[in-house]
Amino acid sequence: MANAERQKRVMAIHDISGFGRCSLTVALPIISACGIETVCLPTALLSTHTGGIDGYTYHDLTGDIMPIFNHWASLGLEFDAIYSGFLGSFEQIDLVGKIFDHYRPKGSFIAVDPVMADNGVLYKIYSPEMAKGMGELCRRADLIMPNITEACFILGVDYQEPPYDEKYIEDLLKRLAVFGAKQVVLTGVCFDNDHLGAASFDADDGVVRYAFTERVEGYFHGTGDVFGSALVASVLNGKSLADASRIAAEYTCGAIKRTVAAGSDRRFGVNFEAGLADLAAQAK
Ligand code: PXL
Repeated sequence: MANAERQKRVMAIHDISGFGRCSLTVALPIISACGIETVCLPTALLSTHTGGIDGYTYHDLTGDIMPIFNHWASLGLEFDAIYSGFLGSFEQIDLVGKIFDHYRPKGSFIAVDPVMADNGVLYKIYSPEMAKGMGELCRRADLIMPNITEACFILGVDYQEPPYDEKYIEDLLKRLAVFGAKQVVLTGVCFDNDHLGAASFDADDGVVRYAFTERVEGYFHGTGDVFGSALVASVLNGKSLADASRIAAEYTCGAIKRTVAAGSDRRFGVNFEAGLADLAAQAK
């Protein structure tokens, strides 16, 4: 088969929360729908995510990471990209770093979503020590996609409540780029009450670009993972960082709007499924 027709392959390193539409239950369908083979390395198995649902089960899969990786390596599997998100333990940061070190020299694109915090606070299972480790993982990435809270933890600066101004956002982006990754997409950017979106910075041209959509009031669980998965798929399909950010922002906004229209419980994730066909057409 001609090389141009070769299907791309991504390794997705996230937890699997059975219910609640986030991490692998979002990354797998979204990236696959965009035509990319998605290989799953689960970091933990939970009954639901940890955001506002009590009584969830939690099974840490740290001990399985290297055996799974070694098996894949023994099969000679290669990956166009590695996309990491929610990690299950402090030790996993080091293990995921080892996976990056193995595949980066082979040309794999490394995308890190430093999933650990939102609205100024760390998620329940994360410690400040783990937040520091996530920052170290970001240093080794080609693309990172923190929200503003995560950006503040990585940079060690105080979190500020929205709205923001361009100077604040552009300063965060440029400081994150100096920190390591050449491409940075910051989510949760808002300059007023009516719009919400992402700001992207590519060190290759040094320009900051914005992708805003209509703001829907309230907090919607899993939207960072919906956005990140659509972003990674679009970039791998050859879109520029700015176009990929716009496609991902519009797709996420559509999922939020469908969820609001249906009156669903916002802790149960957003209806990203109904937008998959459109996303696949856009992210081609
Ligand atoms: O969407 C981020 C996320 C992923 N995985 C788990 C989570 C969260 C956020 O709360 O709890 C298990």
